[in-house]
Amino acid sequence: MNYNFTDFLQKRNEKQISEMTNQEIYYKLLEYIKERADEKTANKSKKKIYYISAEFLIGKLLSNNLINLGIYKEVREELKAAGKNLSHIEEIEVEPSLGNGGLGRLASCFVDSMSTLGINGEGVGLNYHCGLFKQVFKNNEQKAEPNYWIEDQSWLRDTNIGYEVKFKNFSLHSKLKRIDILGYEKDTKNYLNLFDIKSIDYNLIENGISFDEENIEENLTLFLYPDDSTKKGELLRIYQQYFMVSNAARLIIAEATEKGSNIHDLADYAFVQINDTHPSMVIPELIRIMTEEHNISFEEATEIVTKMTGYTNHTILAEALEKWPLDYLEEVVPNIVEIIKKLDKVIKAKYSDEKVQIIDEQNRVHMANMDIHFSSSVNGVAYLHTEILKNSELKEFYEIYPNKFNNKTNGITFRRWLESCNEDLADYFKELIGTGYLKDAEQLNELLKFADDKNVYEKLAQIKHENKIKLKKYLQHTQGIVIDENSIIDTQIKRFHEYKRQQMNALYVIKKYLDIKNGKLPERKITVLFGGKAAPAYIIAQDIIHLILCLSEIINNDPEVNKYLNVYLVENYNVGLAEKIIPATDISEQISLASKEASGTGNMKFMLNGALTLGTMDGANVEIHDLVGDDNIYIFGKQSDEIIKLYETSGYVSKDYYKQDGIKEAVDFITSDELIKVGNKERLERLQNELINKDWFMTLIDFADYYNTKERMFKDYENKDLWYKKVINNMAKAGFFSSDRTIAQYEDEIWKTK
Ligand code: RUG
Repeated sequence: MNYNFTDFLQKRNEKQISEMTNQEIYYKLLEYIKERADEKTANKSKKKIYYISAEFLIGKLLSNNLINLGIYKEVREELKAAGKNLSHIEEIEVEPSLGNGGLGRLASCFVDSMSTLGINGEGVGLNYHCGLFKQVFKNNEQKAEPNYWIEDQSWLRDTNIGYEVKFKNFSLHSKLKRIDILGYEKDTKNYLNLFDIKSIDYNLIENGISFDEENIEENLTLFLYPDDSTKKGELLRIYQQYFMVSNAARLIIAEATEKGSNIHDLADYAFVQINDTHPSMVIPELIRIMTEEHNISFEEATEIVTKMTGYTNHTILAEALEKWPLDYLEEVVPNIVEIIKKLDKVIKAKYSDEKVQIIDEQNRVHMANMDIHFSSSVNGVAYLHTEILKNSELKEFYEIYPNKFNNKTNGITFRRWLESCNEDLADYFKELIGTGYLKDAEQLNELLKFADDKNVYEKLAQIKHENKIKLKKYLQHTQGIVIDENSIIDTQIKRFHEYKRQQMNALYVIKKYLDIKNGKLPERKITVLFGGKAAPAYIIAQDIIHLILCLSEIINNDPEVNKYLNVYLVENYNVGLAEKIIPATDISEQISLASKEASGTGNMKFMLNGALTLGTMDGANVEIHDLVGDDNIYIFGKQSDEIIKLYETSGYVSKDYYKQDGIKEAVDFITSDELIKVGNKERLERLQNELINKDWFMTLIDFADYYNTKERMFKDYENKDLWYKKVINNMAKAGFFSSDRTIAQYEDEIWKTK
């Protein structure tokens, strides 16, 4: 039934919109949307997909839900007529940060696409009460504070579903909360299933984000999996992971049996996509339940589970591939250990190669290895990444199971990353090529017709300029940052990690600062924007943040320099900020060391929103390059095969590069008097020393090429026709990176629910 927001309020005898506060309107909109969502039916198919993930970085849901319901503009008009502004109401919503970055955001784009494509597939994860920490800056350093998001009224819905989860020393009862996932203009919907424990004790939080880590019965879902640099932190992660998968396994079996499964045929009813290794214990847990409670033999249970699971790898970084000490698992979930040992025995009997073992000689359980042996599909998240998995990182496995390996290049939902975050651009696309691209993103290709149209360049430049003004207003209001809308905006927003090389961008900033000081002035003012959080236990990443904040202080306050260069690190970067920064950006920094970024998804969001990529041949940049061609992307740096060889031969010596012109000057500046005056000497010295004597992610090897390519980009920017022709080429080719395409491939090649 199509009734508008005003009808909804009238029906309930609520106040008029004009009499309500923005806060009241927000909560009423929430109820209205939930009621509209109640009219939708569930997607049905015999087989259902369970996308299990420790992270779902859903972001705010108000605008997205309005867009997916097809009523965004209608509601905005109703509010406007009553003197209210929807964008002010959007600000009331608290953003749930139930993830760290790309992996969690991907999971959220995927649930959106599953619903949009009408696939019977749902997310399963945990209902953390505090998401990823809130980042605040004090004394040019990052401090972490708890990030609450659950309010009395929220998108969460209670259910009466819950299970008992048995750990070694106690049992916990779960309760399932759900969030509606509305597809774009669909009569059906799916859920995001978030399991929680029954009682959470907020008083366990002590100082900042430190908390009593021992009271698992009351802290299990208190925080998004925290610091794992200590044993207690690791144990808590194991508790969380087992709680998540044990609940997921119960839900899967309950839903399948309700539809008529006799468990022997469970694989016809369910498929589990294991998102990274965090949910890997679902394999032994399903086997355990089948053998202990359904009288199925270990061999048969293993066969069924292998058939109904697929594993997605998101990284080749060794530290992110979880290896749990067997005795930690014994301490938490001894029942699972028995199954893991049995699986390990099967593998040891077949293969002697140490690299493919589940339990290694130090008694650590390699979760990814278990996934690969006992699932039916193993996929990487971009072409290059999958090739590296096959030919290098997981070579020994690829030799055993060539048919299991496949690639699924990541994607983003255009509902959030275009329609919602850049409405003016989306409207202009509709004016140029119609609305077909909304359901078939590849139709953006039609924009190529306008690649030589100067009127289109003008309009795109105007939209970008307006987006810069909107960002300026927002940052001024929320963070006291005043950016110049006439400057070129050069952005690097992502988690802080050495492999992502924010330090290289910081060295560029230093060099530019020194250039300006020496009278070499840029043609146009440059605004360098950074955004991102560093893991609290990752010291060097914190040092990089510190360097950038110190540079900002010096540069933005120097009247000789700040006319030409500004540098800002926005505080508490999150999905909401990304939605504002991306549409205003000209240069998209995708500068990871080749081979290290599995895919990246920010790169896709930027190209769609009219920024040009400055990047290495890494992750999905490779595919962006293949699609747009050399002329429309700025590629620099060493190729992945060279880098992989350098690691194999220990052939990189940073000092050799340090001595070269330009680099030394910039690296030395890190401990200059100017910086030490505003900074922490120990941090700056440690970072400098790291760059000169270690530089594990080879910042200096690519620096000269990076500097020159960026200079070329600034020069090209001054030629509007040249620049916007490239921009159109990027937008036109962005269709490939729709998560609808990615999900359609998962469905066609792995899940096969239809
Ligand atoms: O670092 C990767 C990104 O390259 C990728 O785009 C994203 C989604 O596939 O996943 C990121 N990632 C990898 N996040 N966590 C991990 C390892 O746990």
